Parts: sequence; C-alpha cells; structure tokens
Amino acid sequence: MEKEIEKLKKMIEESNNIVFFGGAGVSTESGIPDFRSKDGLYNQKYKYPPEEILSHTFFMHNTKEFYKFYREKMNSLKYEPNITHIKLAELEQKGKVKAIITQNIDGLHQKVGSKNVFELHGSVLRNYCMKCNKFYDGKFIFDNKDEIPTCECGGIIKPDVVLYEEGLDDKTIRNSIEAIYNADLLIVAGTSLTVYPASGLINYFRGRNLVLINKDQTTFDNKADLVINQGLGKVFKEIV
Ligand code: CNA
Repeated sequence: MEKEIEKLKKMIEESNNIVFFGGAGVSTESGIPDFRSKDGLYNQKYKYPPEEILSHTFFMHNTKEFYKFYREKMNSLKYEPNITHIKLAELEQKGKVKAIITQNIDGLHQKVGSKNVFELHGSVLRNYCMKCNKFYDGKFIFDNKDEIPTCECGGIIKPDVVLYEEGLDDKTIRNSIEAIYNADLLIVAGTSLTVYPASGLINYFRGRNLVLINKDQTTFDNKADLVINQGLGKVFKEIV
C-alpha cells in the first residue's frame, strides 16, 4: 500500500490537470452510508427496495412514503466533510484539481470549499416546487413537519435529485465529459461504477494516468494504471 500511495503522490506531483470522479464511498467516512457496501442501504431491509423508493414512479405515486425514507436516509445536513473532501479542496486551490465530478447528492465537496463540482445526480440542498418552480433549501425539506413538503402555491416540492427513470442534466454531462477528456490524471474513487450513464463517462479519458481507489474491486480495475484497494481516508491523509 505504501508503494502505491508513493506512486499516486508522484502522479499528482507531475500532473496539472487532475479530475476526481467520485461516488458514495467518498462520504462513508463522514457517516453517510453508501448503497452497495455490506452495510450500505441496499443491504438493509425496508418495506420497498431502495431502488424502487428512489424512482420517479414511486415519487409520483407514493410521495409520502418517499419522503419518509428520504428524510431518514438522505439528510446530509447532519454530516461534515471528511479528510478526502478537505484534501481535494486543497488540491483545487493549488490549481492541481480542475474538476470534481460526483455522483453524490450530499453537497459535502462544496461545504469544504471546492468550487468546480459537477453533481451528476443533483443535490439534496436544492428543491423546487413542481408547479411554480420556487426554490427551497435542504433545511426546508428536512426540518419540515408536513409529511409531503408543499409550496406556498400549493404545489408539491421535489428534490433536485436525479431519481431512477430520470435523465441526467445535459450541461452537467457535457461539462463532465470535457473535464475528463482534458485531464492528464483521472482519479476514480469510492464508486462501484455500476450506475449508468455516470460510470460510462470515464471512457472519455485520454490522459496519462487512470487511478482507481476503492475498498472493493470494480469491473474497471483492469483499465487502470494504478489500483488502490483501500479506504479513501487512509490514502488521502497521505496526500499533501
Ligand atoms: P455504491 O454503488 O454504493 O458504491 C460505493 C463504493 O464505494 C463501493 O464499491 C464501496 O466498496 C466503496 N467504498 C465505500 N466506502 C469507501 C471508503 N471509505 N473508501 C473507499 N471506497 C469505499 O455508490 P456509487 O456512488 O457507485 O453509486 C451511485 C449512486 C449512489 C448515486 O446515484 C448516488 O447518488 C448514490 N448515493 C449517494 C450518497 C451520498 O450522496 N453521500 C450516499 C448513498 C448513495
């Protein structure tokens, strides 16, 4: 592991256009469970499978049940950024990291000061009325005592989160592809790379080094120049 981290440090030193592509594993050390680890949400028992609850159809037809799960499991306001978020923000400040592309919806990269963050799956911190489009912040949704949060116009409020069956935002995808295409070092971390189309974006990488950091193996490991099967905190605390 030491040798691998030394290798990563050297790659970071030699690179001036790093892009970080992350998933739920980036925030597990903040206390937010991921989906597919053994203690992730998909391995816990609910009345409905989480994939079903987090779908557009379920939101439209079982809004009350959706919000019950969503408030219990998706409230990132309670959590703080960890060492990985912090180090990435520092690397951006130094001009090394040019973009963070995240599948996370928790807003923790921005909370610690990262600026160029592309949120492929949206954010729990943004919510809009489905009727008049009025904006509501995360606190409004998570602190709301109503079973279904409703706008002053009477419309139902929906999180700006990409649910299953919904498409990704075009501009976010274009920006992400451009960032990945121009990167000389792509660090892919804390993602099982099983959610499409997000995971397909890393195929646009043309740069020198592709690094994969994940506790478990992924199907992309054989494409990488360096694979580190380790917790992210352990790795990033070594990165200056
Ligand atoms: P996933 O499928 O749950 O995979 C997470 C991966 O991270 C797994 O392969 C784990 O082995 C790995 N992992 C977990 N903890 C660590 C760690 N400390 N260090 C290194 N690796 C670790 O999650 P993906 O992001 O791949 O799937 C995409 C979904 C998950 C997106 O739609 C997200 O919106 C969704 N999600 C987001 C959050 C969040 O915003 N924090 C939480 C849970 C799920």
